[in-house]
Amino acid sequence: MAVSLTRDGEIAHLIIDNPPVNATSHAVRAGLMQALAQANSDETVSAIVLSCAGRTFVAGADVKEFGQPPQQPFLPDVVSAIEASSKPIVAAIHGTALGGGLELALACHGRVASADAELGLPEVKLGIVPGAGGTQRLPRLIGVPLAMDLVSSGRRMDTAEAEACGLIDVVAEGDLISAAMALASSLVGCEPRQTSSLAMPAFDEGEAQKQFAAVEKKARGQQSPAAAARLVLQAAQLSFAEGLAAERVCFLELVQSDQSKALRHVFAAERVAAKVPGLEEVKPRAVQTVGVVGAGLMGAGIAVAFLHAGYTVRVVERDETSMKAGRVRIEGLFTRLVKSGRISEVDRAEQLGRLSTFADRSALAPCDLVIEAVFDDLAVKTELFAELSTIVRPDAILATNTSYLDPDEIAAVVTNPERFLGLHFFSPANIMRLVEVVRTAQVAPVVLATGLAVVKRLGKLGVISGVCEGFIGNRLFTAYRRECDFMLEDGVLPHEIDAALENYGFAMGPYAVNDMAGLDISWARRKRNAATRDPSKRYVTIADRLCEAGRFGQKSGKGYYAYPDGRRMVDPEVTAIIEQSSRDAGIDRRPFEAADIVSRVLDGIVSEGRKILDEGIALRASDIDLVLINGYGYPAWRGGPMVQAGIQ
Ligand code: T1G
Repeated sequence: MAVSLTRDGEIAHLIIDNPPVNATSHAVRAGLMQALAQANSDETVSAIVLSCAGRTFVAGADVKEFGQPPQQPFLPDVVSAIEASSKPIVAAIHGTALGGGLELALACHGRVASADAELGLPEVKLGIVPGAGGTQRLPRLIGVPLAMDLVSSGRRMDTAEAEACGLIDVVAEGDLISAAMALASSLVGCEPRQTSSLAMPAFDEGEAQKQFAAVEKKARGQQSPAAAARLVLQAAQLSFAEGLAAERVCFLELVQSDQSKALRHVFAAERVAAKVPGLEEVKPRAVQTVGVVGAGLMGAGIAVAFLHAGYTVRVVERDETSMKAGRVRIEGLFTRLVKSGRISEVDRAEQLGRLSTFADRSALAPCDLVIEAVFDDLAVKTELFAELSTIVRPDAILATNTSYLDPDEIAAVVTNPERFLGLHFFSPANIMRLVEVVRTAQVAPVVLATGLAVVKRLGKLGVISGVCEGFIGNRLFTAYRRECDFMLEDGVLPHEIDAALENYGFAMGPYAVNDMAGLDISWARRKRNAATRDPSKRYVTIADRLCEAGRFGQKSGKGYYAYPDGRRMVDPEVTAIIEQSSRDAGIDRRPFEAADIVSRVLDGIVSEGRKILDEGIALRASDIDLVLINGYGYPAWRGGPMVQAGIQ
C-alpha cells in the first residue's frame, strides 16, 4: 500500500510509503485521495497528520512518469483536496520535502519539521516550474522576494531558515509525529488555514523587478528560472485561481521542452554515475579522519570541502612557515564564505575546530584517508607516498590529486597498492562539484567504493575515470582547447571564441578561463614535453608567444586580454601576436561564424569522447557529459555534448 491510514484517538494518520524517496507516483496520488476521503467522511476523526515512511518526506513528483501519458488523479487535484479538507491537516516533515512534496505540505493547514529537514522547490533543475501550486502558495506564505529566490534557484532551505520565514510552524524537538499530532489537535475547531487564501505580504515592486532581471541574467539561456520567478510575480498580480492556471500552462509547456529533457538526462546521469559495475554489493569503509598533504590553493580547497562535510581534517605542510601560510589560506577561504553569506560565523568556528595543521607527516598516522595535493611532479609524489605508506595504518586509503601524472607509477611505491586511488578535484576544490575518482590498476573494489562514498558525502559528484593522460576531463579539455587554438590561428580572435561559447551557454569562454587560471603552468608543461612532441602534429605557438611576452593572465595584468580596469578588453598586442603566428604558419586568416566555432569545438570534444569510451576510460557517455557540465562549465540545460551528438 503506497498510502495507509491509521488512527491515534481522534487523529487520522496518513502515511505515504513509496520507496526510495516517496515520490508522488500514481499509486500515491490515488492512495492519498482515497485515504483523505475516508478520513474526512469519518465523523470520529477530528484532524489529520500526513507523514512519510522511510528516509524522507515526499521528494517530489515521480520523474520516471515524466514523458508518459498523465494519469488521474493529477497532483494539483490532490493538493487542492488537501487544502479543501474540512478537517485540519498537518504535514510531518523529515528528510527532504521537495517539489511536489513541498507543494503537498504547503496545502496542509500546518507544517511541522524535524530539525534536520530540508525544504525546496528544485523543479528548475529539471527545466520545469512547480506544477502543483508551489509558485502561488509559497509567496503567500513567505513573501515574494524569498519565494522568487527559492523557485528560481531550486536551492534547499534548512529547518531553521524555514521556521524563521514562516514556511514551517513548528520544529519538532522530540518525536516528529507527536509534535504534528499536537499541532493538529490545536487546530481543531479553528478556521481552516488555507495558504491560498492568505493575503500576499507587502513587498517592494521595483526591487522585485530588479530581482527578476538578475534571475534572467544569471540563467544565461536556461528558460525555467525566469519562468518560475515570473509566476511568483504573477501570484501578486492575479487571483489565486488565475495564477494556478498560468502555472499549469507554463508547467505543461516546459515539461515538453528540449531543455527539460536535457536536464532530466543530467538528473538520471548523475544517479547512474554512482552505479559502478562490480561495486553494487560493496560496502564502503567508514572514513572520519582525513589527511591533506599540501595546503596550497588546491590542498586548502580540499581541506575546506572536507571540513564542510563534517570530517576531522589534519593538514600537513613541509615546514612551519608553509604550515602557517596554509592555515591562513584555509581561514581566508572561510572568511570569504562567511562574507558572501554562504556559511555562518557559528559554522565557521565549528568547522575550523575540526582542523589541525602540522609540519610533520607523522601527524597523519590516525587518518583513515590521506589525499595529497603537492606539486605535480612524479619524484615529489613518489617520495611522499613511499613515506606515507610507513606512517598510516596498512589499510588507510591513500589518494593522489594528480592531474596529469600516471597514478599507477605512483602506486608502485605504495605498500598495499590496492588501497591507492586518484581523487582528482577541480579548482577551487571547495566550490567545484566534480571529482574524478581514478581507478588505478590494482585498486580494491572497497577502496573505489569508499572513494565514491566520500565524494558523495562531500556533496560532490564523483565520476569514475580510468587511467590515461589527463583522465576524462583534462583530456576532453585538451581536445577542446586544441580546436580553439587551431581556430585562433585560422582566423578568429579570443573574444570571438569566448563570446560564441558563452552565448551557447558555457559559464566562461576558454580564453577568459585561461587568463583567470594563469598561462604559466601549462607553458612550463609544454616546455618540459617539448622534446617528446610529435613534430608531424600541428602545434600552435600563440600561447607560448603570449607567455614569452610576459602575459601570464590576470595575475600579471594581461593574458589573452588586457584588464585595464579589471574588465577584460581586447588587446591589439594580442591580435598582432596571433596574426603574426598565422603568417608564420603560412595560414590565410578567414572569418568564422559563431555557429561554426561552437560546432567545431563540440565536434572536437565528441570525437575525443568517443575515443575515451572506446578505450574504457569512461564507463559511459553520460559520465562524459557530467564531467563537462560540472568541471568545465558546459550548460547543463543542453544535456551534454555526447547526448547532443546522439551518443547515449
Ligand atoms: N522521482 C523518482 N525517483 C527519484 C526521485 C523522483 N523525484 N528522486 C530521487 N529518485 C530516486 C533516484 O533515481 C534514486 O534511484 C533514488 O531515488 C535515490 O536518489 C509537480 C513536477 C531526494 C534529495 O527534483 O534531489 O515535484 O538510482 O541517489 O542522494 O511541482 O534524489 O536508487 O534507482 O539522489 O539520498 C522535484 C529529486 C521533482 C528531487 C535524495 N523533486 N531528488 O538524494 O539519493 S519535480 C526533485 C533529489 C516535481 C511538481 C514537480 C534526491 C534526494 P536509484 P539519490 P540521495
